[in-house]
Amino acid sequence: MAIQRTFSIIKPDATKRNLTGKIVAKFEEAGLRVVASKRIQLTLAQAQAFYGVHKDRPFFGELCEYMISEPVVVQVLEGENAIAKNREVMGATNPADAAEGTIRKEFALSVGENSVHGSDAPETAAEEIAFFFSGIELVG
Ligand code: RTP
Ligand code: MG
Repeated sequence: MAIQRTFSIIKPDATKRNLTGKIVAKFEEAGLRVVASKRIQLTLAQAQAFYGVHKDRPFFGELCEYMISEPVVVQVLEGENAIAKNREVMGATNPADAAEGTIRKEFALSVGENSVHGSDAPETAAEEIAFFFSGIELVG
């Protein structure tokens, strides 16, 4: 498997509780390198655009309001098999189902306030990286 890049968000429940460093440590321990990083406050329009794939789901409104409730940290993670590796480190969407040692098991509050986002495929990773970062911000 070649070196891959994936897109990550440290979500509002985690930034609010000052867990950014602990979450980044989990990525780094798993062999993922942070090649871009910034702390931003999403606008409602940006949150709705980012989660557009979920626009018809019942939780869409709540999800977007949550994503703008506090700053987030958006990052690009690089490493061998980075997309799958990141999702493994994150754990299942619902922390009740997440494996021991995963970020969501340790830190998530609920299925909605689940501390992290990670891209789910190479196409979405490329789209999500381009949504938040320009080429000169990616430093491998
Ligand atoms: P993500 O996209 O954030 O990495 O998470 P995921 O793939 O594990 O989950 P996904 O199905 O893509 O859902 C996106 C985010 O929506 C919120 N959610 N709330 N209340 C609910 O039932 C519910 N289901 C999903 C979560 O914040 C989830 O991460
Ligand atoms: Mg998803």
